[in-house]
Amino acid sequence: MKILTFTGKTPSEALKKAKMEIGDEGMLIETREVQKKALGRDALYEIVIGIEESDIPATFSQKQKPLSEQKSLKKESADVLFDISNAAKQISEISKVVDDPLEKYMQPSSAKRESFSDTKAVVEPKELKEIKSEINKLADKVKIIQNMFWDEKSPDLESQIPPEFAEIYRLASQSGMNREHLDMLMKITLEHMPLKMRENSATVKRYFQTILRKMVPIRRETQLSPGTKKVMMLVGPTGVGKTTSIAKLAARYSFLMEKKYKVGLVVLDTYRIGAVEQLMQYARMMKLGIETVVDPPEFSSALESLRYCDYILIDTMGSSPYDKNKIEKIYECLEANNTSYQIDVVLVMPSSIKYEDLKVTYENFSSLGVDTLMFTKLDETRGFGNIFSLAYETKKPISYFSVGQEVPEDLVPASSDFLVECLLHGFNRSKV
Ligand SMILES: Nc1nc2c(ncn2[C@@H]2O[C@H](COP(=O)(O)OP(=O)(O)O)[C@@H](O)[C@H]2O)c(=O)[nH]1
Ligand SMILES: [Mg+2]
Repeated sequence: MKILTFTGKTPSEALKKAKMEIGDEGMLIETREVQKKALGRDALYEIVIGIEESDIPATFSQKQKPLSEQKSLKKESADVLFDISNAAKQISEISKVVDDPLEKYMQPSSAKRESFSDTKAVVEPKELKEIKSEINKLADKVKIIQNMFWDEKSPDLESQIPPEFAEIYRLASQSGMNREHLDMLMKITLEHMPLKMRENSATVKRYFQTILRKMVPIRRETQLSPGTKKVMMLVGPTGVGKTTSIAKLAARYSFLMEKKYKVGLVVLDTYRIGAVEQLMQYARMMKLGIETVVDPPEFSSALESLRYCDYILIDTMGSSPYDKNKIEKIYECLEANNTSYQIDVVLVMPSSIKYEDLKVTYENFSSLGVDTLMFTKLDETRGFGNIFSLAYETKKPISYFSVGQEVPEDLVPASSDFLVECLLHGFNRSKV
């Protein structure tokens, strides 16, 4: 195979030249910007074409420098836009090249070495080395191109995404992240990422992870300062894991942290459905004080009777996301609070539902004045982009993740590292 280069003010001008000179048989290997556009100076692009010698038209007489003198095909700039459609057409050809029989010349067995010298090969070993490195790069490119087929449609941004970004783009778009958020993130990454870091997909990924981490709001768990209290109320749809999470938090604050705190529980059974037994059992097991509130006016006295506690955790019952009346009852309790305690409202939602549904749930509960978000059932979820998107959109920090049914261990204080890891690589229990 011959490696030929063509230049032009734009990649397509260079490609046109190549087509005029050698027709359609060549295979586009690389597009690179060799000179940036500046005042009074055009940009200069160089494309590298691979072509079988037999396919080169007789009329073609480009003076090619010997391969050894050609610049290596290192990616020097990722400003270069990769021609996806062209590249796509050439996948099969690229794969053929990857299986190129040249490979046998690289580590010749003794028999092969004979035939190598017998044929009086015109290709020098140094050139072979370069060709092999090109072939490896092509193999890498096949991977990159494969990553690009995440979506049949090709919105504007996608056609501008350099190949090194393809892997993270695919991972993030498969995570269930809101499309606008993804495009915004990619734009920020593309605009701000130092050129030096764009050399390969690993550094691009690291940079993207950093941006993601910075953008997700997190409420870090802190030790209570002496003399202060924390009152947390968990609200959210039925069955999302509020009661289980209250039990985990109660155990965490009373036994698992460096400092052991006094914890009290309140359960709002304003719907008189009597489903308080579950929490009562946990309270008995952990020997915690527990108060039940049926009517909103009882709320303050329940809090007062637990004033010896450092943490007061309030469980709420029922309240399906569409049941405004039940949310209204919780609201009445919060309104009826005439203690000096500020109540942190934690909206608990399952990570297994899609972003749009999380948003509807959030909107339904937002009248309660949500302070932080808690996501449950991470162990039953594949994508985590929905979590990212909700926190990003609402600007409400995430406080905890619930990663299983086990009390108390399946609870993780929120951290951006953990969420970004889940988002890009899935949930992994060993990393909890
Ligand atoms: N797999 C999994 N199940 C959970 C998780 N959190 C809670 N559950 C289960 O979800 C069900 C409902 O939990 P519960 O705390 O009663 O929900 P509530 O109605 O919001 O109080 C129970 O079977 C829990 O064991 C979690 O993080 N992962
Ligand atoms: Mg419950």
